[in-house]
Amino acid sequence: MQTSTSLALSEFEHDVLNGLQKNPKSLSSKYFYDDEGSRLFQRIMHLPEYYLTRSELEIFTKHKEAMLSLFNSEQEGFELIELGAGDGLKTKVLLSHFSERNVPFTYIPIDISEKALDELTANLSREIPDMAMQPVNDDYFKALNGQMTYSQYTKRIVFFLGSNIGNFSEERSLQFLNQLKNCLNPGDMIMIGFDLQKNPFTILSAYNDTQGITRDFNMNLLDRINRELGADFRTDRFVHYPIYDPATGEARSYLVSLLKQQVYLEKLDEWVYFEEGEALHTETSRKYTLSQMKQLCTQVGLKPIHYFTDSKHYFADMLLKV
Ligand code: AVJ
Repeated sequence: MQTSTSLALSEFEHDVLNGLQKNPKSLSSKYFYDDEGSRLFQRIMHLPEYYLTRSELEIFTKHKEAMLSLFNSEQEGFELIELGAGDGLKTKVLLSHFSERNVPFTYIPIDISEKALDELTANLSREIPDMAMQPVNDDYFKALNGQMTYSQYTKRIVFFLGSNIGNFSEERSLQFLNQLKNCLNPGDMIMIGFDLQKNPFTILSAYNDTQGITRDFNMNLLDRINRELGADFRTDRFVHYPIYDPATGEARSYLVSLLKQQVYLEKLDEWVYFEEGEALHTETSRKYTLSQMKQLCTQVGLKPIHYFTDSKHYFADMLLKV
């Protein structure tokens, strides 16, 4: 391919090509979330095997009162920024509670999927009509690089829920937390949702549901490349293969090629080759112990204030102060 064309590649095109030409092959899980991927993830959150959402919902329901007094200790109000808000199902429990208590706050959901964000705002304006809300349709990494001044309140509370942090490598999560910290002021808070280490079969099932929705979610990445880059991936020539390694706490998902094959990416005029049995890594979802969580946060100088967990100890939300 000529240099002039390479320079014009979008970030997605560049990353896809790079990831597919690497050995071993891998794609970033951040590309799961086009509108179709966001829709499939919402179905995942309702699966019986996917305990993460229900556990975090239980935490919010049980601890909404305690959370409010920690967030609003000085009664000055705050802005609540949610990174990767999705359908906001869990957050809604808190938002309703704050609203009922007439707490002054603005909710700022940030999400890459415009469709998911539109549905969320429509739903919230129906269910919590009095709440001040300012949705931001953007990649939250990009939103973080901006000024992040969205409302009249000086105090900010940033939510990064649902074990989204588990998708990052150790290095990337430190970098992310540092970046986040640098956007905030002393006294601001961050709440992070971590999935905890537990029975490995419980974890594996969450990524290998019997209805095959997680499979479709992974395969959608190939469909997305077909749609956006004019590729000719055939999803029936790959198998969704999730694993969990309790030694590292990493759940990893692969799409494994069932045969020797080649795929053409029309928009890039490139071919990609797969051997029979060759793996394409699509996601890592890291699980933590309590001490690993604390260590990660204190390493970047964030102060753990409180941590909340569910009755099964499956999940934890950690509240940190800048
Ligand atoms: C949204 C990143 C938290 O890693 O559990 C669900 C995404 N992948 N099933 C996770 C996901 C497969 C999810 N996160």
